[in-house]
This record gives sequence, C-alpha cells and structure tokens, in this order.
Amino acid sequence: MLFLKSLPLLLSLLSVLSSATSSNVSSSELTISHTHPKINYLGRFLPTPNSTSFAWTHTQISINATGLTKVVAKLSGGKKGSRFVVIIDEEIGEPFIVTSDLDTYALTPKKLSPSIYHTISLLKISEDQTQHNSKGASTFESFRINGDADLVDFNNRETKIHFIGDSDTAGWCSNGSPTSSNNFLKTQNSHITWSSQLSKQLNADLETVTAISGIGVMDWPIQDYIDNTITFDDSSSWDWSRSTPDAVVILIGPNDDSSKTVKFTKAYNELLDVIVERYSDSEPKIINVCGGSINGLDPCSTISTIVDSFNSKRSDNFKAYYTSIKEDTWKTINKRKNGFEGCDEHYNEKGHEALMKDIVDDVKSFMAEGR
Ligand SMILES: *[C@@H]1O[C@H](CO)[C@@H](O)[C@H](O)[C@H]1NC(C)=O
Ligand SMILES: *[C@@H]1O[C@H](CO)[C@@H](O)[C@H](O)[C@H]1NC(C)=O
Ligand SMILES: CC(=O)N[C@H]1CO[C@H](CO)[C@@H](O)[C@@H]1O
Repeated sequence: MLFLKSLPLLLSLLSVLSSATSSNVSSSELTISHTHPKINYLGRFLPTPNSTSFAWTHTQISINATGLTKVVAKLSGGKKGSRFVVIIDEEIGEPFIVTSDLDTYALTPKKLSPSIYHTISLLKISEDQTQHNSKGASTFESFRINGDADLVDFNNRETKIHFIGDSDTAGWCSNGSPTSSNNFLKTQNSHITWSSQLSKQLNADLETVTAISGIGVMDWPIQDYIDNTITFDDSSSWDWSRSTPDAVVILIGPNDDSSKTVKFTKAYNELLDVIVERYSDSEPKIINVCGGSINGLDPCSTISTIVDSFNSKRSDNFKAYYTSIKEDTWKTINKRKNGFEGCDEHYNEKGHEALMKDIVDDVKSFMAEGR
C-alpha cells in the first residue's frame, strides 16, 4: 500500500529530474575565447595569452550571430573598475559597472529571436582612472554563448574616425547633474558625447578614441600617451598601421593656458606633427573643433590661425580644417540653469547634442571634399 502510493510520486520526481537534465543538455553552451576570429574589436586592444587588455574609453567588442539566445562575458574592469554598456541591434542598454575582479556578466537581458541575426556590442564608456601603467586596464577573457548559435562576421562601418580630446570627448560627467557627485563609475559616458553623436550622423565608426579628462597639448600633453595601446602604459606601443581613419577629429586646448600663444601654438603643432607622421600612409583629414565646456572658447582663435599656417606650408596631401560652435550656442549651454550641464560644469547629452549640431554640416562637407 505504502509502496504503491509512493511509486507515482517517485516516477513524477524522476520525470521532473530527467526533463530538467535533458533541457540543459539540448541548450549546451560554448565558450569562445578572446582570440576567436569572429570577435570584432574596435579601438586599441592588447592580446595576451589568457585575455585581451584595453584601457581607452569607447573601445568596443562585438559579435554577430543567428540562433543567439544567450551571451555571457567574462571580464574585469581594472583596479578602480570600469563602466560599460551593451548595445543589442543598435539599441543601447543601461550602463553597468565591471569591477576589478574577473567575473561574468550576462549581456542578454531580453529574449532574442533565434531566427534572425543579432549584433551584440560591449562598449567601454569610462576611461582609465587608475592612471598607472596597465593597472587600470580592463581585460576580456571570453564569451559564453548558447551552443546552437551560429557566429558570422561583424562588419565595421566604411567611414572611420579617430577622435582626440579631453573630458568633453571622454564624456566626463555627461550622465551626471549639476548637483550630483562626479563619481566616474556613475556619471562618465562616452556614448552620449558630441563625438559619438557626430559619428552617428556621419554613419561612421569611432575607430579610435584617445581622450583623457584634463589633458591638453602643452601643460599635460596628449602627445605623451597617443602612442600607447594601454593609455598609461608606455611599454604598450600601438601599431598605427592597423588603423586607417578617414579623418582625425580633434577637440583639445581648453585645459592649457592658451594665452601663452607662442608656447601653445608650438605644442599644438607638435600634436599635428605626430598625426602627420603616424598616419603618413592613410593621410586622413585633420578636423579641428572648438567648443569645449567651461572655458572652451579660449583657444579658438589661436587654433584657427594654427590651421591656416599648417595648410600654407604643406608639401604633402594633408589638409587641416577648422570649425567651431556658435558663440550664442556656447553661452546658452554653459549656463547651469539652462539644462545642458551634467556634473562639474561639463555637458550632458543635450549639451553635447547642441555642440554636435553646430559643427555637423561643416564636418560633413570637410569629409566629402575631394572624394
Ligand atoms: C593563464 O591560464 C593558465 C591556464 O588556465 C593559468 O595556469 C595561468 O596562470 C594563467 N596566466 C595568467 C597570467 O593569468
Ligand atoms: C550581421 O550578419 C548579417 C548576415 O551576414 C549581415 O547582414 C549584417 O550586416 C551583419 N551585421 C553587422 C553589424 O556586421
Ligand atoms: C545545472 C543547471 O543549469 N540546471 C538548470 C537546468 O535547466 C533547468 C530548467 O531550464 C534550470 O531550472 C536548472 O537550473
């Protein structure tokens, strides 16, 4: 009696167990290491045997596949952590923090239809705040995906831009408010900057973003870091032949004392010389932008003069261009009460958009010139 009574229970228990096991077997998982040829890297990455390191903001890791239902990334965020977003089929997710420990992060919060191609991009939206060798670098080890997914190529856009800049390009405080703290893990977001918004308008990739908050060309020069694969690691020199941008777009200078015109001009020319030397094969257009936050108009007239003199003494095919935010726009977006500021008097998304709108037509025509 007792036996007969418990048999159905035992049988149903067994069937629950076996269905759970079989469903797990049918959805087996695959680990694809950081060296897998279908993983697309945009920006500067340094592969090591076990993982790939990266430190510059706006570096991006992507895949493209059908049958994809699950993607888990194994990564670490460097000593002080990093901020990331996931972009699924061009739709941007909520920013999240990757800590210093190597850990796993689920990148597919919503259900993906397995019958169509999906692109998943992991985008680093904060910069290296540790600023000591490679200690602040993030590392990426692998993706774990469902085993029946079929990976295909992720193709980059045809037009590629290298942005050089300071906090305004790195997105310092862009997600903050005038009353919020400036904790970079909560407020830095390079995806909503003028540079990122401009690239979207041009249907271009941000192939390289070498931006550091607080940097300039003279007092703390970007020239000291621009050759590094890992921002603050001088031993990680970048192989420039791996990038062939159509344009180098620069917004730099407000962090220098540009009233020392001669010294500033010399330092800005040093940066231009580095670009000419490193990109001597691809000869990208060199587009100089004025319109930074706080004191952003200070270096404008000097930079405009530098551009003219750069072009007047060329024997190669390089050409520099200059464009600026309108003075009225700049005044409007740099007043706290007007709603264009994040924390530390830096632009929020709306402020960045206003800057982008003032320069986008000029940049489009510069890029179209001679093509
Ligand atoms: C790399 O991985 C191997 C095998 O898992 C491990 O033994 C080794 O310690 C790792 N090296 C580093 C630098 O993490
Ligand atoms: C993903 O792959 C599909 C099929 O090859 C292709 O049509 C699509 O353009 C790819 N997406 C990207 C961003 O490369
Ligand atoms: C070990 C494991 O992953 N078990 C899972 C098997 O599948 C069932 C149902 O899908 C899950 O509930 C278990 O956690």
